[in-house]
Amino acid sequence: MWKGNGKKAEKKQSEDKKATAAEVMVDRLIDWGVSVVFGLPGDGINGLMEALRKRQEQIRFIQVRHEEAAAFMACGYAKFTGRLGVCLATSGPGAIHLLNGLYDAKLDGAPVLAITGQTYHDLLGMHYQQEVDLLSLFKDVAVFDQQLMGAGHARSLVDAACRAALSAKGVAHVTCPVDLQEQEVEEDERSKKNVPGHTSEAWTPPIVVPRATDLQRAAHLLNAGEKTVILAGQGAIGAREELERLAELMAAPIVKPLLGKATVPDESPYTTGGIGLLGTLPSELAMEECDSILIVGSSFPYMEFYPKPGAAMAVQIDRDPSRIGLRYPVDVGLAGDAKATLQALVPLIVRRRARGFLSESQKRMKEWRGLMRDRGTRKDTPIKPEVIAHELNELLADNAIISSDSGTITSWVARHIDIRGDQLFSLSGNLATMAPGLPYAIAAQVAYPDRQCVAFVGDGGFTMLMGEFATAVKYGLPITVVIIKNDTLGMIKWEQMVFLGNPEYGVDLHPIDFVKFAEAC
Ligand SMILES: Cc1cc2nc3c(=O)[nH]c(=O)nc-3n(C[C@H](O)[C@H](O)[C@H](O)COP(=O)(O)OP(=O)(O)OC[C@H]3O[C@@H](n4cnc5c(N)ncnc54)[C@H](O)[C@@H]3O)c2cc1C
Ligand SMILES: Cc1ncc(C[n+]2csc(CCOP(=O)(O)OP(=O)(O)O)c2C)c(N)n1
Ligand SMILES: [Mg+2]
Repeated sequence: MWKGNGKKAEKKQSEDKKATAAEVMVDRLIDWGVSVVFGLPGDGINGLMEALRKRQEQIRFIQVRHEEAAAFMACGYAKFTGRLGVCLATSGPGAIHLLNGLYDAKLDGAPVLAITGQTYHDLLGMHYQQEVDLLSLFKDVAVFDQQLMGAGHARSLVDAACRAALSAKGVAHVTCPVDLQEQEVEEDERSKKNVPGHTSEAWTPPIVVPRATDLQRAAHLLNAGEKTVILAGQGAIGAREELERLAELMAAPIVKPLLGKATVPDESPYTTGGIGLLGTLPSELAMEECDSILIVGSSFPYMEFYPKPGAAMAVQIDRDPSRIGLRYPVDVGLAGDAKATLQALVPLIVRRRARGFLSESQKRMKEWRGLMRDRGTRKDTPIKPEVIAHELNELLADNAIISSDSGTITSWVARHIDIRGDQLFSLSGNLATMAPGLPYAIAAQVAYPDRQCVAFVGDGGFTMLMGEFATAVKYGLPITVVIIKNDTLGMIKWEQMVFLGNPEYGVDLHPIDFVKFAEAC
């Protein structure tokens, strides 16, 4: 359960009528366990900045160079810690800059709270400077989208926003008129219905387990299969033991969509690694040849890589029932938490006698690893990006946190970085945006000062938010950034030439000396 210290804050607020709305909000964030806010100041959030300044011993403010990075950092922080990520931006332009990072959080299911400034409450609609209708703008990205109406609203609003983001694993947005941020509690006339202290910071994540009858139907179906594949995505992270136990019982290879790269380590004898264009041949063949599939915590998008519709019996575990049956015509849907559902399913599975499907996959994996090793140790000049990824893989600590971007680099990270130990990995999976690699690494290092945090990025993605390199230096964050410099938007160049058969156009990048840049920071 989320650990807060609500009692203390309640006392403080009821005693301190002089507290401003901004102070009440920041105190409440602290109650929710928020220890870091990523953002950039502006005149629309001066009240909030002052409240953060006064509480800097309890809550850290990390100043970014571009608000998009603050949103990516909040998203990366949430992905790597499982906690709420928080970002802050000023009214108008600052808030607009957040959006791409917030869509990343929405699409990859990361809980993020975005706090923005707004113009003076009594000038709204008056064409005043920096007024943008932020409630409308954030409507699509946010599961919770509200405006502060006064100091008496501040505490319950933060409670509701944090709860919404954590429960829906999405974005909550609160916009705060600049003058109201400085309004003191005693200055605000509460409505009679708004009983002081009526909400709390208690939040308990649900652990949902499907009905016993559904579990039995699923087990019956899986027990009837001979060649089962387990497709284990990011929703199954944390269920490593259960997945391997099931894989052993069913002699089933575990195939990992990219966001689920860390579900089981690549050294596990049960996994055939990734799937899709960036995946492995053994995974692709296993998906083609299987007679049954168990999808756990995955919405892996590329339907052409699933078994042909009707070719395999299918069971899908997802905590969100609206995701079940989205990509493959499943026979039994198990709406529930991956780990708890697997724990309930395992005792119903009979150990399979036929082991050939798994052993064949293991044989193929041995060959695949040999091929990857050959590609990763080529001696060509200029050096191939696979070689750099291969070398990086050797240097990573067993608890490293690795982030990446969208581009050809995604292929190298997908294929040549092998997950081992407690390593974590992420990138913008479903929005597939360029540029989060560096901000994710910064957020990871802020969250885990003692772990090795590495961004593996392209020159295009890196230059989009390269100012954040200075953020890492400013805060003394010892991140490692590996840039594959090919002076081009490589993936698009490849698509133009290989997919479409056209000459390349608009993809060259003006070269930058990144070593000099780093030194200059
Ligand atoms: C350039 C580029 C190329 C890419 N190429 C590939 C590729 O070749 N192969 C590939 O796999 N990906 C690729 N991707 C990523 C791809 O777009 C998807 O983001 C990724 O495959 C999704 O992984 P997922 O299914 O694990 O995660 P998601 O799509 O986020 O699905 C997770 C699912 O788990 C559920 N869930 C979450 N928590 C729980 C829980 N506790 N219990 C139960 N269910 C839960 C969610 O409701 C959701 O349905 C690429 C991305 C980029 C940027
Ligand atoms: C914000 C954003 N703009 C454009 C794209 C389309 N896009 C995907 S990959 C890519 C090229 C990435 O270039 P770079 O970072 O240099 O990596 P490379 O492909 O060269 O390895 C582009 C432009 C995108 N995914 N996101
Ligand atoms: Mg490039």
